[in-house]
Amino acid sequence: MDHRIRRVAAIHDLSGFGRASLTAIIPTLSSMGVQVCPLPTAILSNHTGGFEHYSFVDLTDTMEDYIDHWKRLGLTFDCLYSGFLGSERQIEIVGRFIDHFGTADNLTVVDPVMGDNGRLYSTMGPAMVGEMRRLIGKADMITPNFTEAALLLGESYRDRISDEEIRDWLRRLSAMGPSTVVITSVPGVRLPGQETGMDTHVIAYDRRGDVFWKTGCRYIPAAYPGTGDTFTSVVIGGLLQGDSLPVAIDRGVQFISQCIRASYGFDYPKREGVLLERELDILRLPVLTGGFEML
Ligand code: PXL
Repeated sequence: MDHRIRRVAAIHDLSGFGRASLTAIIPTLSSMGVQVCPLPTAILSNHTGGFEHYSFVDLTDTMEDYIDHWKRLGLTFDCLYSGFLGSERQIEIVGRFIDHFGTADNLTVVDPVMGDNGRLYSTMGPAMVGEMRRLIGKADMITPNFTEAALLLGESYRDRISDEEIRDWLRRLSAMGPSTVVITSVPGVRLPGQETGMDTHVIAYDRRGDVFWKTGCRYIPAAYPGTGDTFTSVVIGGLLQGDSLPVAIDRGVQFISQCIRASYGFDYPKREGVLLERELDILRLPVLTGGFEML
């Protein structure tokens, strides 16, 4: 009998408060039956989305020794998954990590965490954008949000985009390396008089089949930090269970929508993130899809 549990190397920061990065990724993937091995990039008292103050310890200098021990242990991973990086210098280290631990069979996912809502996060400088462009060249799949996709492409941020333009963005991002590109928080086209009730979409491109997938959810006027990390974790958990790409992104969108709906009715600061702990059990249910279409 095979005792093997799927294993992910998770290269992200540990933020002590606010349900982002590792504190969202570990419970999400664990609930989907996946082992998470964290390679921390930085330690923060709390994430930077919506909090003015935070302590920040950059772990760049510890990472290489940490990785050397993993090499000595002969560890292998079904997925390499990087996200928030603490310094530009870490890109070189993460690149070498992917060169060593990446294989033809495992999945390398780079979530180019840099900003949201048209702005860079406060720990990120413009140099990070250039470095991140290099790192995505090593990925099989990337999951930028709409802001990060624009930054990677050198496009200006906008609050609407046509189907034709977003297809062009996806193709251009894929030409930078990854065969699969998933862009989240893509604004839907606003119809006159529909300033609210607008849909937001996740749009994916699979270069091998030259196919685009679109799945959406109803717009809720609330942004909770950390939902991008949870979304990508659900997609990875789905793919490692054998989901197709559209089923995996649909699973991610449904889960995030459910988390937001379960949280929105409560009056607490959005910066604390969605009430993930209330919803994790859903991840063990068989997936019921139906929300995706070809674009
Ligand atoms: O969820 C992305 C993220 C990760 N890590 C840190 C952050 C953020 C978003 O604000 O601040 C430290």
